[in-house]
Amino acid sequence: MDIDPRHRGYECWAADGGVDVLFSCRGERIGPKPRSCNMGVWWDSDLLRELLDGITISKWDFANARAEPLLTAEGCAANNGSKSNPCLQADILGDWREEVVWRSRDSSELRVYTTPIPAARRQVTLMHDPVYRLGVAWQNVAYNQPPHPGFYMGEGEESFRAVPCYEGCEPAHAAPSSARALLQRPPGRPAGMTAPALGGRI
Ligand SMILES: [Ca+2]
Ligand SMILES: [Ca+2]
Ligand SMILES: [Ca+2]
Repeated sequence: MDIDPRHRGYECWAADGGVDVLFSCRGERIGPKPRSCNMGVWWDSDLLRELLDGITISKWDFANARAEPLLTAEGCAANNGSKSNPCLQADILGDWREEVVWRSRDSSELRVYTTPIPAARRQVTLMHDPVYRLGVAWQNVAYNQPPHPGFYMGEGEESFRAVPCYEGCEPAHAAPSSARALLQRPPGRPAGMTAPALGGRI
């Protein structure tokens, strides 16, 4: 995910294997890696993705190579032992930043956290992207990893605002005719539904 705007594209790093550096998308070693190697979340107002690990969301301070906590979900617990996943992390309430669902420590509550930081930009919600929606689904049916859009969404990129949008929403730019041809409402979709149901034809 994109955590360092000085290098265009996503960065990557690994937990083990003796790899102790952060790599650019070109495979260049660009500095120390974050200590956590887990989930990601779009939480603040920029397009860099924040680090989500256990019950903590942190901002990667790329200039000083350290993670600065933004939120600790007090009273909550992560799942899956050392993997430390939330119950769900996804853009489920609109806006384009992502919410996080954690369980309370005694498992009596599901708590939904959303960012308190005002957005500085307007764009379609991530759930309009079928690749992202599928990523949200696999968190609960397969191996928990953060959902990724089917397009690059990082610092310095604007073209994703034209991400194909479904009937009923208003993209910032009109989708090309070839895309519009793919975006016809499938038979049986309820009136007013602006995005396909999971598993629906698009
Ligand atoms: Ca980057
Ligand atoms: Ca961000
Ligand atoms: Ca959201």
